[in-house]
Amino acid sequence: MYNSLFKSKGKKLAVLIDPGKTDNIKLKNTVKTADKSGADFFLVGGSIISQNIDKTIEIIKDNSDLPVILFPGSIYQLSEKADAVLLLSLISGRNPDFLIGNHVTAAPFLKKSNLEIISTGYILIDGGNKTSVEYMSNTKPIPSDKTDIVTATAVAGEMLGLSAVYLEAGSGALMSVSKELIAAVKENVRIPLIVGGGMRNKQNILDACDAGANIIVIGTAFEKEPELIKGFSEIIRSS
Ligand code: 1GP
Repeated sequence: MYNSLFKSKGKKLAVLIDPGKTDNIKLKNTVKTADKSGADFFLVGGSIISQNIDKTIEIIKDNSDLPVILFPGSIYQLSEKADAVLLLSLISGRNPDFLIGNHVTAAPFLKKSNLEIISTGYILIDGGNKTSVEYMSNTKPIPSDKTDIVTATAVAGEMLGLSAVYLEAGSGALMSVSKELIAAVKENVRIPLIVGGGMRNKQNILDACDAGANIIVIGTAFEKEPELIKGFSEIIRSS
């Protein structure tokens, strides 16, 4: 069902909730705003844990009917209260734990759960600053001018049977993934293309949509100003 949501026509806006960067009051407000402003679903996850992930999902579910999809920074961020999980394999890196090791650890739990699995090739691209993903995963991002390597990585992910590709500049990136890079990947893969990291203005969204992104993920900008969701979702819907 959620795999088909990703494949369905029309671009989507995902609001990223990092439980480590919000409190219950702010969270409730962001969720309510997202719900009435045209967001399509929530992604929940982050680098560190400061609150039980179940509690965060409960608050989201109490305030919205939109799907909740896990975006786990580690195996400690799995919860049966969500609807689905992006099973991320960090294919830009060469750290076996993030390529397959954590997946093996989590597989029995995931199999027993009702979570729908969305296998995702996670590609970290240099966004001009050192991000939490880079530090926590102990992997290097692909330089942003290496279009051929980014594209080959995405193609390899598709050939391995992954269901989606996520081009990630990292939360709070100085530069979001460029239009040129998104377009190059789009030209070479058919699976849904998720793009996130450092998107903070309408031009970023327009560029990503024009270049072929299917799903836009925004966290930081909405943490600061949830009111931006409406305008951004209108751009996504009309592109
Ligand atoms: C991070 O792509 C997401 O994993 C969102 O990034 O927080 O910069 O919007 P921002």
